[in-house]
Amino acid sequence: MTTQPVELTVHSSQPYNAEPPRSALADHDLTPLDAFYHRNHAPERPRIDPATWTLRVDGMVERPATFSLGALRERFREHTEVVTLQCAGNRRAGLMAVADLPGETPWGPGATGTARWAGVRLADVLREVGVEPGASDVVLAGADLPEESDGGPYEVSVPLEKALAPEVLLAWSMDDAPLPAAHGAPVRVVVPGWIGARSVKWLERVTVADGPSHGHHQAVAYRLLPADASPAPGRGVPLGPIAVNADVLAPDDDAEVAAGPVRVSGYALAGGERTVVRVDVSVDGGATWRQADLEPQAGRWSWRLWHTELDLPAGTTRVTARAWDSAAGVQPADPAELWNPKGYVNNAWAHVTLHASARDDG
Ligand SMILES: Nc1nc2c(c(=O)[nH]1)N[C@H]1C(S)=C(S)[C@@H](COP(=O)(O)O)O[C@H]1N2
Ligand SMILES: [Mo]
Repeated sequence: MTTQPVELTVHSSQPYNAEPPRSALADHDLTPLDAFYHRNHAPERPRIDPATWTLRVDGMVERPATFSLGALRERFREHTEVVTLQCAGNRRAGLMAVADLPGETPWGPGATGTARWAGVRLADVLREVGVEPGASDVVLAGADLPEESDGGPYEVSVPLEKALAPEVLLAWSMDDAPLPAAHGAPVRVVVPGWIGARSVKWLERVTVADGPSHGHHQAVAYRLLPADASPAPGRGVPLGPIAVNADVLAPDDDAEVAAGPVRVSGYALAGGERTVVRVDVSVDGGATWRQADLEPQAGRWSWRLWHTELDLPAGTTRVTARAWDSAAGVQPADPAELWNPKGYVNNAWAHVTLHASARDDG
């Protein structure tokens, strides 16, 4: 079998923001590396020499410390997790169809992907330095300098409770190979179940604090605002755990298929601690549903692939999918209900339109 190189849709080159077509994500537990989306905020990717790179761990800790890559490897045990990353802006194009979002990247379905990440537990590093009483958040800073950050680095935070969870990694490996520079080498954070923005690439500093980061990407961006509000520091709710979401990945939107049995497949992802329990598929706009078959999950923190076979009549059919999570959360029908001024968390029902031609049986 030959594999075609994947052509990414490049939304911008500086910062580099690019996503694969949905078909490149279909039916892979682990997203092929060349189909993994790129989401950046700084115009330049930082250049880091792994030989001289260090991680500073400070703030409300008993023994502030600096670790080289070698020291991290020696001092702590390596752990591996299969984790799906998903940008909070994934599927924003669906919100832009409701009302424009000037200046925001019009992400389609591809700002998500799954990889096997290996590295050390952030919890192990925090235990080594000793968290002081009264600490509530862990600030994570990269080496890149987004313009919005006022000369500072890309910086966000996660609550201490999540930072201490065993699934949160400081990862140096992606799919059993060294972490690529584009995905944050030498070391990035991976925060399973949380929006991609918290998984800081090119990590340089971990600061234990008694409140969240004041960085732009924590205090202003990646917050959910009511439709009539405008972004300002501290306004709205900081996005953390991902909301249940799903998409159809194959066939592609607007694909031509032969009438008759057609295999339709996609993914579903439950955020936070939740799991995907059911995926429904409809060919009548949600009036009636059937249940798709769920594949086993590649890992506790990865998406769940699903598939079903539809018997398509000749003509155009709009296929709709929606997922349910273990808290009985279900995707809302309409992106108009979700529209928000920064265009985050479009988890409305997924659709593709298929054009079936009558079979030529000769
Ligand atoms: N240092 C740094 N980390 C970052 C970002 C960034 O711009 N700088 N972008 C974040 C966002 S919004 C997402 S969705 C993911 C994207 O990771 P990827 O480019 O490896 O797919 O990285 C996150 N970590
Ligand atoms: Mo993101």
